[in-house]
Amino acid sequence: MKTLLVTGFEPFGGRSDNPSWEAVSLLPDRTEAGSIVKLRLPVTFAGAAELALLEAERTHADAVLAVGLAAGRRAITPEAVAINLMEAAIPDNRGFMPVNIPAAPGEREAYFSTLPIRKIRDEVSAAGIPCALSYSAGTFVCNDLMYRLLRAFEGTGRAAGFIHVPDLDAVSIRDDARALLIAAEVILSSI
Ligand code: PCA
Repeated sequence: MKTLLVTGFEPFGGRSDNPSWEAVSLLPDRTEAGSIVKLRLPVTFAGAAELALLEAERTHADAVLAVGLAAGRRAITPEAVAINLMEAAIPDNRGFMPVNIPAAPGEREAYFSTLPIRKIRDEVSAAGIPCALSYSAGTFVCNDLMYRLLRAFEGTGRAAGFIHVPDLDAVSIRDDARALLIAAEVILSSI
């Protein structure tokens, strides 16, 4: 039985909610394809990745799907790439606001997602939910989490990646959760 860790984020930037965790919390604990472990993460540089990696170890997760909010987008967006750059326009939830600082000094500039993002895009779209690949996860905590997960999993055979969900006026929590379940099943069937 394969295990997928799916993470969502707490609120940040003065908001009272974060649809990423609301949607992740609606996922079942298991599907025919495997088990799903859910975890709510703080919006803190490095801290989010540290917690996600500890939980991945504890649960022997075969893959991690991290989910966050990208306000202003109009679709669910599987991220193709994470970059080695922390550049915040607002403080994280610990008050840290890095500008032009690498996540891992001297290391790789970028990692591509190791999740089957094109199959996820195709299956979520086929379910009638707006979904498009994104080629920038930004430079805030979401990108940082994705970069650090991929860096930690490099060479281990474990897969990781990120999906941004938009605000609720673009996609409802129910459709977010439907899309994440489709993504989870695609990932669990591929690992
Ligand atoms: N979105 C932010 C961080 C937490 C979240 O849900 C981001 O896109 O970086």
